[in-house]
Amino acid sequence: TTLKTYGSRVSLHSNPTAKRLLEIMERKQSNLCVSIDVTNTAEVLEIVRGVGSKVCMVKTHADIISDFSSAFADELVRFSKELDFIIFEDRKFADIGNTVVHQYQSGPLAIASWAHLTNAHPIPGPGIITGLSSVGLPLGRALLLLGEMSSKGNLATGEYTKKTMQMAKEAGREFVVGFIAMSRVDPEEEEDWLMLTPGVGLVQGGDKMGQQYRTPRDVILDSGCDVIIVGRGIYGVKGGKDAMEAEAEKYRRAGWEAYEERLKRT
Ligand code: UP6
Repeated sequence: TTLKTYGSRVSLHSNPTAKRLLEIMERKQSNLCVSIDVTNTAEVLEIVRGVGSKVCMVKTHADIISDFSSAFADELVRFSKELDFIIFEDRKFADIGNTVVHQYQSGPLAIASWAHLTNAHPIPGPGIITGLSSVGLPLGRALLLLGEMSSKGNLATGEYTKKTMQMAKEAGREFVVGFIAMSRVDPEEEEDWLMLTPGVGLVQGGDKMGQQYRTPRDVILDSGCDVIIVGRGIYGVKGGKDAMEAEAEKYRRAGWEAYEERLKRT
């Protein structure tokens, strides 16, 4: 998988969101997902306007947005069409099947109605996939499982990560299309899983709350992942929309060059 082009992997997926993501990546020459972790809709949309053309995906935490509304969700969906990106709500579901059905479908956020992609912790067992799939699959949505995390001291390692892969395999690739992971967990794996990786900066480092950063090159070239997820590295730059766009372009280029280098490796 790591030696194939994004474009050639489209046909290896049946899920419409996974297919669209790979098509967008090829079309925009971008394996960059921007994580927009700000707390009001005006600011979210300002960042989308600034960096939307550079990314294959916009990641949200809808539950931190004070004035979230369905009108905002509509606006985001409009931008996703106009600027050609996937919307990933980083909900990290972690409850039993019956509860996540409601959390995904209902409440003030109604995530399934606007987010193409979301994610879940495997901790409750495969019922969480059954529940989310009952809502998302008919809508063409897709799910990632969190197989690893970027933060210091996290428990998603070793056997837990392997069992997460196993759970995804058993669920099948109609709805579960990949993982949040720090490296392509099993490079020999025949199934084409999408690997999305947070904890990315242009220089290695971290924050004061356990986040750990690796570079686009570490993630794409050395660890064989598919998408780099960048939050503060992009929206945290000073200078407004233009500065963010310039920063996003740096990440887009770094991610894409690492990918091109990976393709050359045999
Ligand atoms: N995220 C991580 N690590 C994980 C899973 N998710 O950082 O293992 C998410 C965070 C945040 C983003 O919730 O939205 O990725 C990283 O943001 P940053 O680039 O500003 O650190």
